[in-house]
Amino acid sequence: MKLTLLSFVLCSIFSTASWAANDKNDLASFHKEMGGCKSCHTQPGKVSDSETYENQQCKSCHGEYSALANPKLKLDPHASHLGDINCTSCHKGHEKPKLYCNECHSFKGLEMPFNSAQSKEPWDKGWDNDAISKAIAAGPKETTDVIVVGAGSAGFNAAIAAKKAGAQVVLLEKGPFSGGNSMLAAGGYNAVGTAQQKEHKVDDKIEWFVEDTMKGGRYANDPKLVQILAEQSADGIKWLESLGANMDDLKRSGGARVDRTHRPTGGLSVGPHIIDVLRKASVKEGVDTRLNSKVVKLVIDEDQKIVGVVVHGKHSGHYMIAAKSVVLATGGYGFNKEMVAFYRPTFKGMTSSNNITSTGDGIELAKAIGASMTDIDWVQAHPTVGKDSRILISETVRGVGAIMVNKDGNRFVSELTTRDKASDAILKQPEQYAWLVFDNELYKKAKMVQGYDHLDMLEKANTVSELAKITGMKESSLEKTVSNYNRYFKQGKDEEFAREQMPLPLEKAPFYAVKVAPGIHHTMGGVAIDTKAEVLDIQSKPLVGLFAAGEVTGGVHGYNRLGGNAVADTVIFGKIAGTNAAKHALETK
Ligand code: MEZ
Repeated sequence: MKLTLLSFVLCSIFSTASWAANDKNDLASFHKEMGGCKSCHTQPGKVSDSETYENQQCKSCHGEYSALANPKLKLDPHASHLGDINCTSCHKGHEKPKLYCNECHSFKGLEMPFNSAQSKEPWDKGWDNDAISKAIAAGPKETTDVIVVGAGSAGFNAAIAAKKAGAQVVLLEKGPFSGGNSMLAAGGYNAVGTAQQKEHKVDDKIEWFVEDTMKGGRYANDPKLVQILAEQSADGIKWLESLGANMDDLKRSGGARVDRTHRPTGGLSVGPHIIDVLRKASVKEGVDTRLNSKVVKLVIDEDQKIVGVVVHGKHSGHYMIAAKSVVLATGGYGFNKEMVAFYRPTFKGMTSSNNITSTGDGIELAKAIGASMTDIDWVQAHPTVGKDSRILISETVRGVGAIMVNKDGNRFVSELTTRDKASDAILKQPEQYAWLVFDNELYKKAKMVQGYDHLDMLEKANTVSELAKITGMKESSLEKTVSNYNRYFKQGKDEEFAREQMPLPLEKAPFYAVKVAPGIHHTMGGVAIDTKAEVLDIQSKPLVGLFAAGEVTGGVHGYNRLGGNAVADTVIFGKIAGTNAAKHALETK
């Protein structure tokens, strides 16, 4: 498959000739010639970790992303799902730019301005115990009520909830942009008893949500946490809506008995939407969000109570912030190859659908002060990660009607089974990959599928046999598979694999296929928490002042998470953690 995109440019005022002509050939020297260091910095050498002033300068000159997005380009990073992030995330002033898109995609031929500039050592490589000790010995440089570590959905929800509860909040994110793994969430948010379910006449019950989640997690989940997830799920939707989200579309995810996965109208991916909403809401609430700020130590006193954190800032170096409460919302370890190999050796070397920030930092930070871990070795492989990229092909595609076949064109499992079973089934097929096959009716219905097409991930043909030829499947097998499936659709019964729901037949040309294989998707285990989102020590007592929410925790999902439960988890337990962290900080002043 060939990507048609040949190049993109930062903004229209840069011609290739002008930025390539510079002798040092980096963004800074180009601007120096245009007006000196002050065209970007207030005072060179005094740059905040978030590079806020510098980014204001970029935008004041070049405009917002909406102005920079070039409609003539097939793919334009300025209009991508990263949303409104710092320009300097990719366009570095004094070093080679970094094309973050290619951490997940494999776009060929994308050329960035100043690409021949020199690379520098990453600012955050490795632990520096000496610098950490010095920062603690020097004492806190500042004090706040609540520190939230990690600016994905759990972190933003915790920070906003803590702020609404009256606390001063600092939100620290190690990455150059916020969003974490949540930003990549495609599917949706599971909730029961919502206005949306009522409108679609979906009959659902809290008990069913609990049962489905426990069954999906092989009954290894903490039932108290699952009960909270189900009971507070509808309130979580209302909370997101109150912050500006649209969660009006409903679909079914694997392992759920009814349609309870909520997502934006038109079937858009949920993650970029809610992260955009949460970014804006946190600004409105006055959360002090700092990017390029990695927490390297949780600081406790002699009674094991939290007294703050040590931060390693990109520009400010190591410093301590004092706080009575800290919320860990650092996400899972699905992008940390060493941790995956250690905790789940059978998944060693497997691709991952996760954001590059999912490196398990919170687990290490919490372990270092005696936190207990729950199910730390349970790692979920998502069955349908793009075979030639790290892009997740959402289970929505199966939910709205796609079938899954092996390299020969034969179905081998119910497409709606839980992820662990679907992944295991693919790994038992020849060459350990599969194809999702669907028709034009589905293509028109699911906006995200049009997005995969835009990314050139789909094979397309006018007939089923032509599709088989293009993809190397056996023509007679694929034709038989499709005609059998259409018969099952008509009779309302899948005779082979008892698929519970068949929303569409596969009849309308063109027909499509996308190649998929299992990839690390979610780490179910993590720090142990109680129902107040307090982190527990190895005697199962709360570590006073430490809270956690989202994928850094264990217990909610048991051995296998259901699709749509992660986003719900981040919102519901993010809110609980933030509210209780604020309460603790304000009451112990
Ligand atoms: O919750 C998820 O991980 C999810 C629904 C993913 C997906 O396949 O879209």
